[in-house]
Amino acid sequence: MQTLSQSLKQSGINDELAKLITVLANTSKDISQAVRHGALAGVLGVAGTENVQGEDQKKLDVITNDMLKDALAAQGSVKALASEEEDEIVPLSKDGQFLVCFDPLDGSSNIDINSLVGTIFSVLPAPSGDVSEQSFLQSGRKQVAAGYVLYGPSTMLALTTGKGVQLYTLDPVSGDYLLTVDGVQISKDTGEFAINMSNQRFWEPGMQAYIADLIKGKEGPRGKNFNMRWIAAMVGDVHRVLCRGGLFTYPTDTKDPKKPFKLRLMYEANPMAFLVEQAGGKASTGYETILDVAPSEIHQRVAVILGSANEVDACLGYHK
Ligand code: AFP
Repeated sequence: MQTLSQSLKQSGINDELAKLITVLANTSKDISQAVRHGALAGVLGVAGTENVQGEDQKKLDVITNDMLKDALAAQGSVKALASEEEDEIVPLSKDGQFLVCFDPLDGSSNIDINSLVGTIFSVLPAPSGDVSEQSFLQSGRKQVAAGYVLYGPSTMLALTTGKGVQLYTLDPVSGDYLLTVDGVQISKDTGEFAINMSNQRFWEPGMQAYIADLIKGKEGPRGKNFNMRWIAAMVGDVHRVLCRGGLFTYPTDTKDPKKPFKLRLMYEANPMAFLVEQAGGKASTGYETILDVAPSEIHQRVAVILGSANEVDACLGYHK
């Protein structure tokens, strides 16, 4: 089985990008260790601080954020980073050719219950000259790489550099990421959807009607039964979609008028949309292809409907 470095070399991508991906992958191995130690390392529970989202930061959120910051600062090719856990962008290497956006520990509300969490990253080209938040406001189409690491029963890295999607599994013996799926293809149709049903009364009528028809099953207009999953960690739900198809959505809702959307564009929706499209799926806000959204600020949130292409189309049909 090919190692990550062999696979990157064979892919023909730019050397500097390969080195950056390798640093991200190596840091994820340290994060995997920290996550696995859990309560034993005194890393569970809240850190007593709040992030820019106004969310309590779990100790591991802060620890993993610092691990990634330190590794990228040392790497030398990253001009600046944007993180879910950082209010502002963090300038790093003045001549760096990349910008990196990341959610260091997605699904952090799952930490204390020993459920799935992950790291999501997105790599953009760095414009020349001084770096500012404006430098990051590029559409998802400009991404040169994106991926996630899922800290599950096995630690898995999903990666795209625009040449399809590869899945790597961390070999606990050698410590290498080994290529276990080369060229993920998401099934065009599915019988499985993922949504947080507790928000049903707050959705737009189109989403209410779409989900209601799924639940009607064989006797309803879809003429087949559907299964439901909800991991409360986007990395886990998207990984399932990559592996066996499905529709994942966090739609707009009126639960908190000040926060009509939940998922963050730059370091959740865009990297996942890049992976999903590269694997033959679709990713939409309900009204616009996610990768075409023109960002207005680094912590911007959007609605997300992604997964099996024909099922995303079916859902969008209710949003006309
Ligand atoms: P946390 O990182 O705060 O746990 O949020 C995870 C997340 O951003 C995304 O990964 C999940 O799909 C979604 O939120 C879960 O949201 P609900 O808790 O409202 O179900």
